[in-house]
Amino acid sequence: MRRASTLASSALSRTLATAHGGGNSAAAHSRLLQVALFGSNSSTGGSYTRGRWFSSFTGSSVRAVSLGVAGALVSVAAATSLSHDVYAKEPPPTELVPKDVVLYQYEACPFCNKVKAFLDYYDIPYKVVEVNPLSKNEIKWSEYKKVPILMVDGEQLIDSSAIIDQLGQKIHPDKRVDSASDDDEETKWRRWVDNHLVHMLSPNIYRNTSEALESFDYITSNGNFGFTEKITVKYAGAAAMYFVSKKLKKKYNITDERAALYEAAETWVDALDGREFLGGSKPNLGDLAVFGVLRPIRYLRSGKDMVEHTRIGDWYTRMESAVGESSRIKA
Ligand SMILES: N[C@@H](CCC(=O)N[C@@H](CS)C(=O)NCC(=O)O)C(=O)O
Repeated sequence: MRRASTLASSALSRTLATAHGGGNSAAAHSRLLQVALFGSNSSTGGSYTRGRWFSSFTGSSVRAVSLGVAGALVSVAAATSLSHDVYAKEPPPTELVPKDVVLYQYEACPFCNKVKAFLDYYDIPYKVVEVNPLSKNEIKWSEYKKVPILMVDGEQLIDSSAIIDQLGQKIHPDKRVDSASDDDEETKWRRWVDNHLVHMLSPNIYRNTSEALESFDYITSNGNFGFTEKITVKYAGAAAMYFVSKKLKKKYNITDERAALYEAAETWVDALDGREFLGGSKPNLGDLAVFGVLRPIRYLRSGKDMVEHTRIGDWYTRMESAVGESSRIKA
């Protein structure tokens, strides 16, 4: 464990030292990166102390962090989405559509992508504020230090599943969304996404150096980074997350990360049990959660492998078609 952390740390320091030609600069950037890549714990309000460097590679912070960055992936799907006529969005009645929706996000965060899948499917127009994960300046006004944050007509909503529940209540006030029974199918699979599927991401997208670089290439191209940050974060982040992902494999008892991803995909297809969607002829919140989380990785190496080696492709294509074009308002 400690050895992996040490390796990761020195790999990162070396990369930074090389990139910036000096130890002091490297130290400063290490600090920035630690905050960006390993997530500042909300409890500390984002502050960082030198001694906590290694602890960032251990325990629960690894989970939060890796999801943050791990999450930070590709939303290529938007650009490649298919438009079939067969499946359609489900826009709510006009009078129930919120007027002003703003999503504070990291483009590739899986939790943010879950929220976006919901907004896109229900055709709710939204603006996006891309948060810089280093400074988090864009969400300084909020006590909540994570993304997604969704502002809906001036009201702050936090935590992806809660955001989706509350938004669902607003656009379908007659529908019960209290998860009356904790074991209803939709709730069960939404939980599976948060507790299982998300943990498959990091070990797969940072599996080896080329996949880690592919992931960070996307992250830095789509994220809100300054010019120097972009270069530093790409190489140092890829190096560090490679080691962190190995640690996560241990934490979640994953021996073969691809096999685990394929197994999750097959588990999902089995859950569909021959239906077009978990929701039947239309997607439900379970479908939207799985789709949202997978969307950032779909066109990375791991997502392509998943589609090639499992039966998930047909459902995924139906989801692309149903969710359709993004309802994001381009600035
Ligand atoms: N349970 C939360 C998790 C949100 C979360 O962990 N977000 C990550 C980004 S994917 C984050 O903001 N981490 C803190 C950080 O980047 O400092 C949700 O479902 O919204």
